Amino acid sequence: MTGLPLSIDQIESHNAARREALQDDYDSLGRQLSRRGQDIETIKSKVAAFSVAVPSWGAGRGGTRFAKFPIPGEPTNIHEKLEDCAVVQQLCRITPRVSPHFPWDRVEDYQALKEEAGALGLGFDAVNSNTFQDQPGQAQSYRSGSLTATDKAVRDQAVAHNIECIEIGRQLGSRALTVWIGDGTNFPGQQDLSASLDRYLDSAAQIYAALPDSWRMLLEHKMFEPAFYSTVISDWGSSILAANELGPKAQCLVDLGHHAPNVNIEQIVARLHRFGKLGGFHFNDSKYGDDDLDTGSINPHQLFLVFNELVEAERNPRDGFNPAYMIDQSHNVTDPIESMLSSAEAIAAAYVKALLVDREALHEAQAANDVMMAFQALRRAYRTDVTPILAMARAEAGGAIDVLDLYRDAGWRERKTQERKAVGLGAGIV
Ligand code: PSV
Ligand code: MN
Ligand code: MN
Repeated sequence: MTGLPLSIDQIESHNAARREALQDDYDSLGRQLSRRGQDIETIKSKVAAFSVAVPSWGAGRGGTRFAKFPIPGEPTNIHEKLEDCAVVQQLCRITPRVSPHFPWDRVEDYQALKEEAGALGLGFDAVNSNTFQDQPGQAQSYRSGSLTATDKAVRDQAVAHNIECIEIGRQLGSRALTVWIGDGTNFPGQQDLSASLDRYLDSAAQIYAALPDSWRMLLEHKMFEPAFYSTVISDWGSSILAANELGPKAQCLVDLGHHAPNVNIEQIVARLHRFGKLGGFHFNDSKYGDDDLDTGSINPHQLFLVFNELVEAERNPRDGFNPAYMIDQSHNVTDPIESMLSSAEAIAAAYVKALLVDREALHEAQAANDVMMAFQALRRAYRTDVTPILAMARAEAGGAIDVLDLYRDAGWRERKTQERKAVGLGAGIV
């Protein structure tokens, strides 16, 4: 393909200089795994089939409510964001799809946008609607809620926006709509907690009715922010109850940053799967709240435990288990491309480690109530350094053995600094 952003020759010569060392590490890991009764080639083929979508909004620098500090050469529109996502995909080979957000990514011609992405080696994943901000020229304000607003005209506008997102997604080749609303209250007594959920269910049902047959509606819960007293879809309980009421095409999306501190997210994953409602993920990491930090940077063990449940789910699929994996991060202090590369690798590593769990040993220990051996089955897998499998799978798919090294050598951001319009200081956060 000629439309790819980085030079294929450069990737090849980068890999050539590292191939022998990688082969050595890969063979050594292969011998180690074979002593444990595991075949490295089988594991590698699973990595080759694995993918996670990147968020269009993650390609730009994020910020906090205090400030955003742009970097030279950052993308300012969906076309430039796609280019940057294509760099990520070209290097790591496991991020072939972009999850767009509307109206942030609005263009005139979506067919043309789909072709543009295709030429860059990308497709589109779930479309995300946005009724948590007001847009210039919008008839109704979301200041008092969107899908749950007391004013019907506001609800109608929010429903219409979601239906428009489905239509855009159809043109882009997406098959899912992710709905997160910030609706809720900041004061006790501000709203009737039951009636606002009724209004949510009524609005969501109208959106659901507009879903094409092959589509899913992913309901994303979040405990708080921007509503600090009560949020309408605050937790997985509200989410699964709503999804059940809506119907089989409605499923729950778990954003790792959207729970109370210390909540057992892997157990939530297992519960949602048990009832056929595990629809997808927004991967990120957090220490305090919805921090949107890079996946695996704070609690990689939790990520591994989530993937451990996902591998169990893969082995015991229910109702066409097919979760949509997406990254949702805010890159406030790093080059967003580097963060997405590093996060995609952390996600794939957690998946591989979960694949390495000796399931027979684990299940036997569980049946015998042998606590320590059950834990050790997980521990053995978790402490394995799986980087040679990831690098080999990447290199065989045409990606780079060391993604960050090559990205820096390629001088992409420096080049874009010359070509792209500078982002003004103090620009609003994403
Ligand atoms: C809300 O915190 C959220 O996680 C939702 O997924 C939004 O679409 C995204 O962040 C955008 O910032
Ligand atoms: Mn999210
Ligand atoms: Mn969030």
